[in-house]
Amino acid sequence: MAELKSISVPTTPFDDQKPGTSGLRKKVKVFQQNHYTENFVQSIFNALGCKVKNSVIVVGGDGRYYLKEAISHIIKIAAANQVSKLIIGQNGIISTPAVSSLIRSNKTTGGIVLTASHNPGGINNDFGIKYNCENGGPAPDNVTNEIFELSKKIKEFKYVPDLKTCGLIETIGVTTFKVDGRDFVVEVIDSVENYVNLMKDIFDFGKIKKLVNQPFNILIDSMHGVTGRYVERIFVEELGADVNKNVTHTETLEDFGGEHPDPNLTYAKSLVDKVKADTSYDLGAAFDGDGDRNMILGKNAFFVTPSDSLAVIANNLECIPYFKKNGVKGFARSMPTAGAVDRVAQKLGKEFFETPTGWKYFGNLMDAERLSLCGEESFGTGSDHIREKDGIWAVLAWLQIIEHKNMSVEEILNEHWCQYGRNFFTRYDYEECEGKGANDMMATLESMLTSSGFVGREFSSLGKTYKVKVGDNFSYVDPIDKSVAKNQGLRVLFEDGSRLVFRLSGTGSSGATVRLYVDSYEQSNFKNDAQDILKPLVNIALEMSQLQKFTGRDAPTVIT
Ligand code: VG1
Ligand code: CO
Repeated sequence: MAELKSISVPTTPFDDQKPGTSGLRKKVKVFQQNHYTENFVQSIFNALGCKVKNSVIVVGGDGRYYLKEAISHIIKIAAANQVSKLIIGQNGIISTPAVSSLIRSNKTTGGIVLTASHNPGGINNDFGIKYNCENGGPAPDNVTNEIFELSKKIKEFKYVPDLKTCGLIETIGVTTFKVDGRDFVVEVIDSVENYVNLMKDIFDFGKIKKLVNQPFNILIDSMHGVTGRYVERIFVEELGADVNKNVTHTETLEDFGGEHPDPNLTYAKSLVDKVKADTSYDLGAAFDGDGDRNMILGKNAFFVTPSDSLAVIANNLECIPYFKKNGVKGFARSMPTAGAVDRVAQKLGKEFFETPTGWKYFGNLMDAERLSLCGEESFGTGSDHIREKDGIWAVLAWLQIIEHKNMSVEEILNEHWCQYGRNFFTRYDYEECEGKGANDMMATLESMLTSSGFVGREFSSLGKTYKVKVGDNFSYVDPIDKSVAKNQGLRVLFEDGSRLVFRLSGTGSSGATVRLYVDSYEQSNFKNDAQDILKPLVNIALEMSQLQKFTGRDAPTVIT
């Protein structure tokens, strides 16, 4: 075996490599700049310090454009940094939840996830790089801050230029290289096997299979993202679904077919239309590009909000074998998520946590065995089986619950609302605004919210009046390591329990995206349309923030 030598390549820093809510996300063309990807990957290894030597790292991504080039750089940089082994999905493909699972079951040092998640792909769109720690979860703020600091000072990266990566990750198998006198191993694995086994451990596949063949008619939409191969293996091969009728868009495409691989009513419209048009469908579901998000629809495209989905699953965990075996610890949701799960936690006597936006904030609570189930309004649901949200897991959880209760999706929701009341929720996104306007809006709003006299003020619209109880900028103290996350969103809490939340997105790749979250609760009046119920609060939010004046936008780009 030819002996390979590492070299040190001089480089100059970029000043924009700050990871956001979940990793570094930029346009592909930004990552393609000379040394841009290399600098960031080396900065990850630099931040790991002495843990890199002899480390084992999982590498995988959602199949988007630039994945293979990025992996080629990662292999050459890892080899030069004395990593002992990389575990890479075949063709570089592994869903985000499956990376988390692989890190945990192989007890690796960590993982590098190559995805911009729900952002569009292709040469003119987005790419992303994220580091996950040994617990399988996205690196916490202290680690990503360190990566950013190091990226601003980087002077060189290590590289093995002669290591041939061409064709290396296309076939399953193990290749060993000699680099600087040490062994460096690249193990290429089946992208789905570990994950399928995990799901079989968690759920009763026998019962779900019976349901799917009843026939309970499902339509699972992979939106041309990474989940295609997982869906075919799990829903078609294992659970007996019909490949022509029950699954769609399962071919992973570099540009996701030119669409946003984002499972919501706007971007998964083709699923909504199909489930509406064909009333034989009992459940529709879609996933995002990297497979960690999910959307659940019932018959006639009856929409389940992610906040309700979380609450329903929380209320029915006993029919899922994993929870029967391991017990149910606490529940959590991100701050902007509507509070439906809070009431379930209260009734069941479970501990409950409200965390900032981003899955990384759930990890410590799970590691400390205080959290079993959590979710975000942004179509994320998951449990402590891994440390990422998990789209396929959420659909399997729903199918297990439907089989157990022998009720339709809509019946389950109606029963839930009868018991707990209903949270109405909507999110308005104003994507790619000009940065200055968005920042000025947030600054002006924050000074208003925190000024004396704001509490107690009344706001009215369409005949409804709301009185302010609290106005603040959300900050969070991690109950486990006491780390503090500040500036996590401006909140206005009204006396009747309704809420407005304003945040700037941390996942966009250009400009600023303003998110407005509106949430209110009705004890009994739950048959109404969410957008009607929330209209007065939306008006108040727009007026209070002077959003149109600051951003120049008179309508959101997406409503969820
Ligand atoms: C968004 C969502 C957040 C989610 C994050 C990553 O972040 O609001 O809830 O955790 O995306 O999801 P932001 O900062 O843009 O609001 V995924 O599926 O992109 O990794
Ligand atoms: Co995602």
